[in-house]
Amino acid sequence: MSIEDAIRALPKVELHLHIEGSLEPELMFALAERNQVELPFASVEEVRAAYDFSDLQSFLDIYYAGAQVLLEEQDFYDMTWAYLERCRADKVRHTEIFFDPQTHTDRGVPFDTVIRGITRALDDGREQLGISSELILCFLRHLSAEAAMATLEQALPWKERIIGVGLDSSEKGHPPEKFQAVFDRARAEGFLTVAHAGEEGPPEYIEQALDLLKVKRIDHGVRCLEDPLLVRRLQKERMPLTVCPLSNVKLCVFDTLEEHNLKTLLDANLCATINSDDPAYFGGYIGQNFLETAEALKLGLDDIETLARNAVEASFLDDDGKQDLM
Ligand code: ES4
Ligand code: ZN
Repeated sequence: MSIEDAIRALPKVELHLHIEGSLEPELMFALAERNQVELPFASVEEVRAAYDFSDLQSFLDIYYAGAQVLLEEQDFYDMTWAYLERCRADKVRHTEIFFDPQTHTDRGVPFDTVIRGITRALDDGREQLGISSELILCFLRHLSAEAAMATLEQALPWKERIIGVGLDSSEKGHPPEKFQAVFDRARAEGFLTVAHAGEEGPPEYIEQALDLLKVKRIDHGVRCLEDPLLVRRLQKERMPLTVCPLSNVKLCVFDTLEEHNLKTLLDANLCATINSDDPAYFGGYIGQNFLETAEALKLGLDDIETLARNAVEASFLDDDGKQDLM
């Protein structure tokens, strides 16, 4: 069997996916029309042409602009359902999805509208497509710790539907320590924790996420290789890294996919996984990330199997759920 066929046949687990980053330009335009929202683009082609990023911030500016078309519960449903159909095509069996409530509540969209739409689609995905899922609430780190705490309070009635909290948006200048009290409270309420760290930010941010936020996974984490002691620690703790290769190239973390350090991470026995991040913006869903990365880094079947096993291990499934996917 060719490596491409093996990747296509592989049952997959996705652990790093921003649901707002799955909003394709076609659906963005349809929702803009449905909701009478003015977009700063004239056509789907113009939107795609604007997806030429120089760094994380240049992407985030466009990503938050695109999210403005999301107003009603049905909009969040339609976006989530479209992602789940992509999951079916890519043989994703389990997915742990980030959502950014502050991107919506700051525009006057109620928290309940957001989470009702998303969870209704996830329930339908479980029943109709056999895809299991969890939700992770991400705080926007460019906003204040107080705003994050207020968002956590809004999430408490939905505790049964949210497995954990995370940290995303502009990394540089917004270290994990800024959110230590929020994450303390979140863990006390029973949420698991993750954080974006070491994407654009330094290895110290990864250490802070571990020591201060007590995270179960590091999202991205690719800059860990700059600190050999940190690498030893990540190895010893089997700390998962949710790596997003196409995202890293689109946001110029690496100049080319051939220069990506995923193979080095795997060869160092780190618990690295492949994920899509914001697939509508970065040129592909998880299957595409696997295919292009395998080709660029000359991954073997053993690497593909390791990546699949790592993702099951790193997931928040219980032991029975993990056993079913092994
Ligand atoms: C994100 Cl790639 C990335 N990094 C940080 N925050 C994000 N939010 C959505 N995508
Ligand atoms: Zn991300």
